[in-house]
Amino acid sequence: MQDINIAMIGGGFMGKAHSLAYAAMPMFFWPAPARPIKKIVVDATDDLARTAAERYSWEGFSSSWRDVVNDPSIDVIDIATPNNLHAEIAIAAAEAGKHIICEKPLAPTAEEAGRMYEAAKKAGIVTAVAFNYRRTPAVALAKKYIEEGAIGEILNFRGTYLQDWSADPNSPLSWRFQKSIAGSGAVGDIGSHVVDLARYLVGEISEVTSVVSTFIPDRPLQSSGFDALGGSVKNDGPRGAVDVDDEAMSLVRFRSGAVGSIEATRNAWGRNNFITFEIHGTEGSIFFNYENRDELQVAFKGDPADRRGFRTVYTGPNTPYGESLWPIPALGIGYGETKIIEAHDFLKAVVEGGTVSPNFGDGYQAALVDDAILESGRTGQWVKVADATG
Ligand code: NAI
Ligand code: SOE
Repeated sequence: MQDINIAMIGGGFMGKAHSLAYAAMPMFFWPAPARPIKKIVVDATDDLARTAAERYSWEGFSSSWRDVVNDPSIDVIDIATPNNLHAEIAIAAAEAGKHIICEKPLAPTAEEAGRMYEAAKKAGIVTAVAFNYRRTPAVALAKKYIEEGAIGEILNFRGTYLQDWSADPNSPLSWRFQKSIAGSGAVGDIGSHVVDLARYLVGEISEVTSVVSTFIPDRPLQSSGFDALGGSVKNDGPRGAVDVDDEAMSLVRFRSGAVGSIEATRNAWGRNNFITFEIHGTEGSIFFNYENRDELQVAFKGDPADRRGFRTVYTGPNTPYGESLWPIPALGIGYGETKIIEAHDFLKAVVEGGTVSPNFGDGYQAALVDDAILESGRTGQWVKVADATG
């Protein structure tokens, strides 16, 4: 089995998830496509990097991503930093010939995502963008049903990503509320996941019209660069301006002729990781809710009239990725498993010299949709989405 030496940039929330994925991947997928070696973790300071190395079992640590990107012993660069660093790190890594997995959104703007895509194409490297919800077995099962024609021609896609971690106006002004770091708010942070699911399940989005709102104009300043993801700051200290969107609601048209809607907000009290889609086709319907991620709800036109209605299929050994996960349906998978599957699919492509989806081309196309949603929010017009990658 081949060793693949990995350097991960960013040891926060996603640093933890990716470290877990590399450690666990061969336990689930055996024989594994490669043995992931957790060589070096990079964070903004030596102290942060040392802590990440100890906590997540990396062999070494550094506070200079530039040194690490040019280290000849490294095969893969894993980018798990805030969004504003993705392009600079990825372009340098591509120029150094490293394979890259980058967190979503690929970049704060489509322009930067496009430059990353071009640099990767020129370098001929394997790329992945971490839209991991595609790797939820029930989502992959929905894709299988659609490809098999089980729900016929798709007419309508309704997707949501609703959270409440920032619904409190006193939750801190982390990097996710700063345009210079995040690029956008709910649109890039969580709407992009729904855009990815829509593209994966239905196909390319050709135009959008949106209402984009910011309800909480300022938040308490926080001292560290980490995203606390919520909480409430109980003091009268200084506040900073929120210059990104809180919420976006869009109508979309797909190139296939299907229509749909995409909603994203982090201000929906009571909703936590409420990623849902309902897809109606000429032969049936599919409904998924990530908060019940082992279940796919299906209804088929062909069912006898007195039995027609939604029923639940639990994912397990007989559904996508099942042979590598747990032996009985509904034992339950978690967020970690989606990242383990993602690490597997990416490293398999690296070892085999293949490609994996979603890659930088997908990340770029999704960023074009995000930008179109934001532009429509500003202009109130339908905005066409360019076809960037052919
Ligand atoms: P975080 O704030 O928890 O962690 C970011 C880390 O990057 C911190 O450890 C920070 O110190 C480090 N960092 C900042 N500047 C750095 C530099 N110059 N060099 C090296 N390290 C540096 O953020 P989180 O939540 O881990 O987000 C990281 C990325 O992952 C973002 O792009 C975000 O959108 C994405 N994300 C994706 C998720 C998914 O489900 N696929 C879930 C959460 C985040
Ligand atoms: C915060 O909204 C966040 O961590 C996003 O950044 C992730 O992409 C999402 O999957 C979980 O929530």
